[in-house]
Amino acid sequence: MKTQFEEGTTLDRFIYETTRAHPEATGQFSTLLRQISLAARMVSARVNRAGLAGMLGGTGTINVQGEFVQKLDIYANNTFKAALEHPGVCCAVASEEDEEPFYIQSPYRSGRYVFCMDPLDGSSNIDVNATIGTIFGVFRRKSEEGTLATEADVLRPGRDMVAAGYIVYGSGTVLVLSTGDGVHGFTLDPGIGEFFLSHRDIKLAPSAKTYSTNEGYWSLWSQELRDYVTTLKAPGAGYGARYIGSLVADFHRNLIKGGLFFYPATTKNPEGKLRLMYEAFPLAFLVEAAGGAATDGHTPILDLTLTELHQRTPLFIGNRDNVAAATKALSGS
Ligand code: AHM
Ligand code: MG
Repeated sequence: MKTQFEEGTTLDRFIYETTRAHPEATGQFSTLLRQISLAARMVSARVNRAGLAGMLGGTGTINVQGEFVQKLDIYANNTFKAALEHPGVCCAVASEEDEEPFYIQSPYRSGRYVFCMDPLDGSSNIDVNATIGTIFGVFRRKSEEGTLATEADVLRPGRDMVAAGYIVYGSGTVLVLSTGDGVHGFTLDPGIGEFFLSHRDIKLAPSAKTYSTNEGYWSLWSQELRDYVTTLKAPGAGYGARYIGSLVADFHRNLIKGGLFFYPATTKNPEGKLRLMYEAFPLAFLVEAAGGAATDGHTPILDLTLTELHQRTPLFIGNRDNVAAATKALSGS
């Protein structure tokens, strides 16, 4: 049963109506979404007060990715994990900030879902007040509920994902979510602390005239990619460029207005920079649900399988025809 929602529907009502359509549901998925919403509101409040609450700047440590850890990275990571540890709906939480998955165990129940996240994407933008966000994806576990989850529950093919979303902390806080049946955006009313449906059933047009990339790496790109981007810049091609430098913000812009985002393999990073599990998989899930596409330059992202938790991938994502054209150009045809 497909449910129709009016603008102004609360996220809570959306969750209730969506899960009501599945009478077999145990309530774990609704609880999971409610806990994500709680953590998102907490992180949003902290991001908004960051300059006042002593939350700007780094912690002085470097994470498993070799990147400087910001205070807000830690706050967001701990807040999502705390929200998901106790309600008995998750069995594991995999995060960009943690070397190993966090397996939920006694005294809490090991629930049905595996949650993966980049708790604060674009965190190098925090100190300049540019948009940052949280990216997340959800898998259903393979092993039996109530037992300790294992790595096999976590290292999964992209097509196993059952839900994905992100929260952008920008001029407003917007949560974008898909459970596979459409992509919907909810804007936080900070006055009452509730998300309201603001972007119903987001769809991408077949093509767009914007590209988003860090073109400063031109000399590190393949010749095929340079040739392709040269065609976008040719007189009369009509392309514009936008690059914020936060994947989640660049993706959100392109989802609303159309555009191709790419972070390719470079001679410096032959595997690309972005992470497959908690950056590429969730955004690929969303983009496909909105009618767009995502590849690593050759293969659809969701057709890939994780072999390592913090595996990296090149990423080309956005409107269907743009992704197809870029992928074709990279194959040299
Ligand atoms: P992060 O997850 O540590 O914030 O790093 C990923 C970020 C993405 O948000 C963004 O697309 C990319 O790194 C920007 O990289 P660059 O500065 O190389 O353009
Ligand atoms: Mg990131």
